[in-house]
Amino acid sequence: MDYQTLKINKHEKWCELILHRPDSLNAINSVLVNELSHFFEEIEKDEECYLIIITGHGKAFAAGADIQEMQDMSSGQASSFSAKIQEVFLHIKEMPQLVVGFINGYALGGGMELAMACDFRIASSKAQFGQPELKLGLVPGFAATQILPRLTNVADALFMFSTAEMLNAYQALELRLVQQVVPEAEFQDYKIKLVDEIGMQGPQALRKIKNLVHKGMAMSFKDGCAMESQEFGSLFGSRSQGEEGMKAFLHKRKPKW
Ligand code: CO8
Repeated sequence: MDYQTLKINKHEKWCELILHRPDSLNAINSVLVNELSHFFEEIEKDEECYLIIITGHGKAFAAGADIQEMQDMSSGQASSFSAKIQEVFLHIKEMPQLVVGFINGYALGGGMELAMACDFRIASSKAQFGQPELKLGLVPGFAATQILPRLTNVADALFMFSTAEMLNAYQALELRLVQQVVPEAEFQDYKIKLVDEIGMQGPQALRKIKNLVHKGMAMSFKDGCAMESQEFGSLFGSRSQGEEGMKAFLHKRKPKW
């Protein structure tokens, strides 16, 4: 498929997806959502790919939903658009690959919601975060009311929504909205470092860890622990990746996954 709003840099075992609508700071419109959905459906079939990085073109990650497109929606259309995007964004948690948001600039409204849908986030020192929907007389529609209080806490989420204030990257780090802030000049190098670091881990274990954590969050503690024991055991046995990883350690060599 020829994407109009996404640029895809496909590498052998990882992939970078760049949101690319230069005229609107990568605002999220229906074309972009359909393309994202198509991209996710295709890439999740790729058994070699262990990591997907999502970032934005230019000075924005994404400046929110496309206000131009949204203004003509009826109430019913707005609700279905919201539901469709929630489905696409929330699908990220079910994908076998780790999905990391590299937040290069503005991540506002729906843009911040896409960032929050990723498994974790790395921010450039230039990144800015905000949920300015209330300024437009709206509430968030791409799951921020549910994700933000879970990532931070209820009071911080309500403060962010009701003031519509933008946070810089370091303030976002303080709230644990992002896991690292990297000086802008080192942002690209950090990406490669992270790709290499994650690429050294056991590939089967990497796929399992994402599933264990996300699935476990929706289970009782006890059931989550039982699932962990099950998956732990599945990596043992002759010719398993666990066996290879442990042997490699004991023989002081690199594992051959
Ligand atoms: N939608 C459409 N166009 C946009 C958007 C957007 N969200 N953001 C920026 N643009 C356009 C601008 O209109 C401008 O276009 P033009 O050059 O044709 O005038 C171009 O991008 C560049 O923007 P600016 O000139 O404004 O750039 P600045 O550097 O001066 O400002 C800002 C950057 C601060 C990011 C500013 O553009 C801004 O405030 N943008 C809007 C941010 C916003 O309010 N986002 C939230 C949108 S609502 C939302 O996301 C709710 C999601 C739930 C939807 C539910 C489903 C129906």
